[in-house]
Amino acid sequence: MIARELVALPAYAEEVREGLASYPKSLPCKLFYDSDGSALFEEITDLPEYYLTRTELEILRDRSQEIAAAAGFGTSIVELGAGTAAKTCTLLQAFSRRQMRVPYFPVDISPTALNEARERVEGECSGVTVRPVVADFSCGFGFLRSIGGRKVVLYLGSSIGNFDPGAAVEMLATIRQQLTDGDALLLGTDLVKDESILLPAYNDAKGVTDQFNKNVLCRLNRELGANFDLSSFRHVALWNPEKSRIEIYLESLRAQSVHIPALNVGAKFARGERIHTENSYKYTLPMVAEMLKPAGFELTRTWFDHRKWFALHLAGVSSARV
Ligand code: AVJ
Repeated sequence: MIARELVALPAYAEEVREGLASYPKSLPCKLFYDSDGSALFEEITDLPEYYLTRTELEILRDRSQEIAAAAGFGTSIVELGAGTAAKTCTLLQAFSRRQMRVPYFPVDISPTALNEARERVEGECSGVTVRPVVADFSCGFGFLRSIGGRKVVLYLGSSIGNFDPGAAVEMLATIRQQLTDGDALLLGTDLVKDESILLPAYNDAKGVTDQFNKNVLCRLNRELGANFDLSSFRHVALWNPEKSRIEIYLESLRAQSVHIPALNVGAKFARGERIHTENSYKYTLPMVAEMLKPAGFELTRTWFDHRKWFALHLAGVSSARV
């Protein structure tokens, strides 16, 4: 037998194997964010149907002074998943009006994004010192411990919405463990609203979300040598009112088999069979409170945009130890 060449498998390979072997099939949503996918997501945030980013920005623009005042004095700002920090400047400016020096720690997995964040913030916000932190959240939040003094941790964009309720509490509790009295969390959540607004945000007319979703298959083709035929899958977005979430799938348009050489597996698809690629939870205020409380946070205040489509929640660490 001829030895096959040895290629190091990407870290996500096992999850792909498991996801495609399960029923219903699924793939982890973190696979969206290679460099092509991150660019597509940026494009999504500009789409007319994708109200989330624009709406959160409206709250940050209109309420930054109030948020900074409520967060208190002498704090560092730590932003989880900061990316290029496009949304954060107004908030940082509000903090820098209230305190002489604002240390800002943008945290992201992408060093390139962090460089852009640093340039942007140093250019636009005087009084803010940028200290980028390259970190992968799946390795925990230990880096928070090494940031001294009071901190406000930002987790914006309703990224929390990718987690199932139990996993969201667990993740927030892990953050909470690294914080002490006086620290706070500023959490962005998309809110439950009519399906006629929710669905187009995940099924845009231009088809960018379709491309974003299918990029996962491109990636498996490129990185694992798979042979997914992109034209025989379609992007599907559904609203699940019982679970209060948008569900995103790739649906096979015909019966087909796909081979993934790097994993040495095949995957069979019936016509109409779906791969579940993402959940995006939409919240009510009680849902937010129920998520924060068991994680060891106490909701202090919530700000909305003028249509109440999105919310920013300030939460302090609760004194009851968890
Ligand atoms: C980055 C998780 C907030 O759920 O709205 C956008 C990702 N998926 N369009 C979201 C996403 C499809 C986005 N989050």
